[in-house]
Amino acid sequence: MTGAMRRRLVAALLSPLLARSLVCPRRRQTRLPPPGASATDMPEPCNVVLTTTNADFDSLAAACALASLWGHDERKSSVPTHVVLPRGALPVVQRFLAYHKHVLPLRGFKTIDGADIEALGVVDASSAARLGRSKQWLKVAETVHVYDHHMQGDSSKPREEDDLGAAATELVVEPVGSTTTLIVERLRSAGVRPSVPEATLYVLGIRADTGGLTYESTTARDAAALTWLLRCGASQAAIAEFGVERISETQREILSTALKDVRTETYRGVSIARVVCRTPDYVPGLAAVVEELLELTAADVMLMAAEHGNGVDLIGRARPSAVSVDLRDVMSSFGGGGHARAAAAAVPLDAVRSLDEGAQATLDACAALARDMVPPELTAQVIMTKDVVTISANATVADAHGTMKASGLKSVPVVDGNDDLRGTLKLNDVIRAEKKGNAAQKVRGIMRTQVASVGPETTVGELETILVTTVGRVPVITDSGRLLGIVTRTDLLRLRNYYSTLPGPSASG
Ligand SMILES: [Mn+2]
Repeated sequence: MTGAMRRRLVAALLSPLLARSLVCPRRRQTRLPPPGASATDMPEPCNVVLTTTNADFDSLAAACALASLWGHDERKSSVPTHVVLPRGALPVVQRFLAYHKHVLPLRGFKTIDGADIEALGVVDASSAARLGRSKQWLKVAETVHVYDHHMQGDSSKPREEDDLGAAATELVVEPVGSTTTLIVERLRSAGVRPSVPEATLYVLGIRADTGGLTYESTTARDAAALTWLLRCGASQAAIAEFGVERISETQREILSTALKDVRTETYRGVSIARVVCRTPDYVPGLAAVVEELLELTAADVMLMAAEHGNGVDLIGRARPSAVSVDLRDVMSSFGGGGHARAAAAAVPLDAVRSLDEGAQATLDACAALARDMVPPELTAQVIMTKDVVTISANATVADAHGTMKASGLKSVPVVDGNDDLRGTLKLNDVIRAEKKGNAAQKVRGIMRTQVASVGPETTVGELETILVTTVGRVPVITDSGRLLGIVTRTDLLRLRNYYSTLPGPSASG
C-alpha cells in the first residue's frame, strides 16, 4: 500500500459518515415483529438519551449514565431507554466504542420512530444545533430533560433560554467540570451502582472534560464523583488504555505542518498564536491537535482555522494565564460556543465566501477579537504596595531586628532621611550580626547595597521575570532613587487570579 493510499484509507475511516455506521449499527434484526404484524406497524414506546454530534467522552458517558438512571426510575423504566449518537464520535471515543458498544444501550438513529419517544434526554449540548438531525425529536417527545454544564457569560449565571432551553421540560445547568458529574451524583443518591465498564466510561467522561481534574473549571464535585466511581471498581487499566488520545496519522501530519506555520504575537503581555490548516475533507479530532500545539508552543492562546470542503472550523484553547481572554465569547461571534478556555465554531462555506474571506481572514478576525479582550498591561505603580515597612540606614541592628520581628518580614528596604533607597536588610544578616555581639552596630554597615529595583512604569510582564528568577520583593523607585513602593510575589499571584483569597497587600511577600 502506498503512503497516499494509506492516507486516503485513514481519511475514509475518519469520515463522519462512515464513523456513524461503525458506531451505530442498525439492529432491525433484533426486533422481530410478532406474528401477523410488520415491524413498522408496531409502536415501540421508548425513552431516548442523545449525545451531541461528534460525541466526546463527557457526552457519551453522561448519556449512558442518564439511561441507567432512567432504567432504575419507576416512572421511566416501564419502557426501555436507548442512547443515540446523532452523528459520529471523536476518534478517541470511537476506539472505546469499538471495544464496548455491546455493553452500552446504543441504538442507531434510524431504528427509532420519533413518535415512539416518551422521555428525551439531552446531555452536554449547549444548543440544539449540537443535536444534528435528532433535533426534530425535541418537538415530538413527551418530555425533554436537558443536563449541561456549559454556562453563559459570567460562570455563576446559567445561560439564557434558547431553542434547547425552550423545549426543555426539565433544565439542569450547573457550573461543574463535566455533565457526567451531574448524572453520576444522581445515580449515587438514587443508590444505583454502575457496572465496572459503566463506571470506567463515567470516569473517562469526567477526566476528559476536566483534563484529569486539572482544568480551571474543575470542581470538588467532579473529584468526589470520580472518587466514588473508582470505589465502584472503575478499571484503571481500561482508563489508562482508552483515556489517552492517540493522535492518528492524519492528526500527526497536521500537527507537524502546523508547528512550522504557527505565528505568535505577544500583545500586552499575552501571547496569541494562530495557524491555518487546510485539508480536502473534514478531519475530526483537530481539537486534540490544537491542545498539543498549545503545549508545544507555550503560547497563552492558540487559535486554529481548519479549512475543509464545507467551510472553516475555528478551534481555540487558552491557558489560565490568559485571564482576560474568553474564547467562548470569541467563538460566539462566529456562531460557536464552549468554555472560556476551550471553544470552537464551525463557519459554513457560504459565510466564509460572502465575507470574501478565506480561512486566514477568518482566523485574523478571530485573533483580533481575542486581542481586544486583553486590557492594557498593568504597571508597577498600579499594583505596588505604597505603605512599605522600611528601616533607616542609621537604625541599630537591635532596632532593625525588633521591626522585622513585629512585621514578620525577612527582608526590608533600607532608606535614608529623604526616603531614598540605600539597600536591603536581610534577617539572616541581622541575626548573624547579633550573634557576633554587634547589636549596637548601624544597619548601614550590614545592609546589602546591590539591590534589584524597578521604575514605576515597569510592566507586570517584566516584573514577573524579576520576581520568579531573582528576588521575591522588588522596590519601586523614582529616577532619583526615592522609594515609592514595593511589589512582591504575592501581588503577582493575586494579579494572575491563581487564588481567590490571599493575605493582605504584600504583608507576606
Ligand atoms: Mn462536557
